[in-house]
Amino acid sequence: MAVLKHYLCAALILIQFVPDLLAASDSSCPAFAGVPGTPGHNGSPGRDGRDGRDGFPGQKGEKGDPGIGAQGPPGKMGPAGLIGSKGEKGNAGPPGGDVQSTLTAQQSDVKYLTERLTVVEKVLGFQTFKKVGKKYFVSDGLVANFEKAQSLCSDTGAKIALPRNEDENKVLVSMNDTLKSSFIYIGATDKEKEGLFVDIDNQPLTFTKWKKNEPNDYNGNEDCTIAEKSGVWNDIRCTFEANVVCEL
Ligand code: MFB
Ligand code: CA
Ligand code: CA
Repeated sequence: MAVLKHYLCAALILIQFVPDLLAASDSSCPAFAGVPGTPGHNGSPGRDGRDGRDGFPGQKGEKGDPGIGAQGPPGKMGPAGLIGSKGEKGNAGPPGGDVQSTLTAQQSDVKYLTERLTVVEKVLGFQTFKKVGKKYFVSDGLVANFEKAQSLCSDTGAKIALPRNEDENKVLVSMNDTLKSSFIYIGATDKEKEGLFVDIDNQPLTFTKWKKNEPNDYNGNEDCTIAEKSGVWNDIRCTFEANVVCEL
């Protein structure tokens, strides 16, 4: 029944087109509509359409990953931190007085040792020496008058020998055994004031060992002093030539 209905509908459709079909065909034979052909292939794509008007903005995209920028300059110094909590109590320091006195003592020790080292270095610059207490008697075996003897000693940073006690005197005169002369000049003169013998710093003598009846300023011309092998002293003219011995 349905098929029949289909064909009836189709026929009604065809009938409405018949006048057009007749007008369109020039032949006299009525042409009967053929069976519709198979659909044609799609045509070639049409020309691109014109761009449309801007569309409505799209939805906002997701936030991108953070960028990696070049390291920026260091920031400004931050505010000062809070004051830390109080530290543990330190150990007790050494008693102040002891530390200072120890330091002072050590400093003077260093000074003393430095001075002694300087002396020893000078002593080693002479041909011969003898030590008595802290004093060194040194000599290069020269013989000269008093003025020359005094300058030979001062030029080497020493002084002309002058015994200040019995021990020093004994050691000094023992050097006469190995030196050319039998007499050694010592640093005692009364040039400034006759009869007042002083050392080369013009200080009065604290130790003397004058030979009997000496000093006698023999011929009114004896203002220098020599020590003999026996250890006794005699005033002598300053042009006399005797062993040069210095002390450090
Ligand atoms: C004197 C002495 C003087 C001279 C002289 C040759 O003693 O005092 O210094 O040595 O002798 C007598
Ligand atoms: Ca004199
Ligand atoms: Ca004399």
